Amino acid sequence: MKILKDKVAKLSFVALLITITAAMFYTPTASAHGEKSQAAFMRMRTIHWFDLNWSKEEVVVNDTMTISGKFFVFTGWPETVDKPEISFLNIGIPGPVFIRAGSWIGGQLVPRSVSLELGETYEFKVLLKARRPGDWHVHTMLNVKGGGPIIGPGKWVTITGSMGSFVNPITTLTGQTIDLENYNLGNTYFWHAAWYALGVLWVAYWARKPMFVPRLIAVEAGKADSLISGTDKKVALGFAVGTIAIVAMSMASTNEKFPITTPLQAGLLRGIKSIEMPVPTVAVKIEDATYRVPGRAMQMTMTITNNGDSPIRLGEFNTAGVRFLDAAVAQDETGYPDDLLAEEGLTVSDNSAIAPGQSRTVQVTASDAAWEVYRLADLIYDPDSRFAGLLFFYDAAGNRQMVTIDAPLIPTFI
Ligand SMILES: [Cu+2]
Repeated sequence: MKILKDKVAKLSFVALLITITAAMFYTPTASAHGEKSQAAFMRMRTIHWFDLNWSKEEVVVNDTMTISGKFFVFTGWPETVDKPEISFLNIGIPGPVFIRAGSWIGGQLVPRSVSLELGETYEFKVLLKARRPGDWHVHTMLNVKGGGPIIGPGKWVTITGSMGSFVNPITTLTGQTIDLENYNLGNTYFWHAAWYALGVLWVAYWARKPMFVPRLIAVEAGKADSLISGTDKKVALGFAVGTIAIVAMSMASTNEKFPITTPLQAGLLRGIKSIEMPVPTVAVKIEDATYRVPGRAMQMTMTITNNGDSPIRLGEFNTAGVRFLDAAVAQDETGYPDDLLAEEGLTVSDNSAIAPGQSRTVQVTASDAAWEVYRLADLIYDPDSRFAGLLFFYDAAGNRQMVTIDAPLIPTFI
């Protein structure tokens, strides 16, 4: 009976070990990013991305593409999210399907974190080099310390070719040219295998002995000391000394082989240049805003005052990367992702030009399935149901003005 118990215990242990090992190697391919599950207020009241351009829709391995555009750091940043004082311009992709060859904000290279100001608009560009073939959803993204990754609009990009041909050559500061894709990969495999083997040896040594139940019985009988013999102590000491010796020796030989090393660079860049946005000559006052759940439409009553010197019309409402356009005023020519573009999603009760000096109260409806598909309507279940977005006004010459809006949103269920 004791032998059987012991066998069962050992088998369970081995099974557990196999399961854990298998779990470590099981990495299913992620096809989406959960962008739709990010709280709607995070997408609507933090970073407003606009004028985005994905330079290519199809790219061959080793070729590059850029994502460029602007983002406005929303003035009414939510209290529950840390301010973007330490933020990092990133790209939202499923793993390293591209490598980020460079990123710039306001023309400045930003390989590290930056400090951004609320109420400012920044221009950015990210240079990507294709690595793994497939169809990938490529998002803009800003990581904010204390706020998490704030994801922007995504567009499908196809990478063709073969990953085997991917190269990532760089020249080190000591003048050596290496391919980062497989530099010293043998070393990585060797050390993983070596430490794994050592770990298995350690486990195997102790697993030879009676485990679990017999040990428990011994401990309960007050014979815990008898479980560890003199040989056990010597072996344990051997393992400890051996491990330290391996670390010390390999460290010494590495230092000898690579006398010059620099630590990974981290730090904060301040004073990032923002775009000088002209003070808008259009003033907008949101009288009220409701979201009609059955109609998947948001309705705003707003008073627009034109303080400029040319007549203007409302052309676009942009929130959380979803663009509602009045086709008669504004069209998209940049190949913006279809699911985020409501080409005729914006209806204005009277969208004739508002003359200089004139003020008009209009009903504006932004309707599209995107409210539901992108789960922006979830906003109505928030304890602070506010929405925010950008309005773009155009004059006859095509000059554009950007006005930000921020107001409470009241849902209606009928
Ligand atoms: Cu995505």
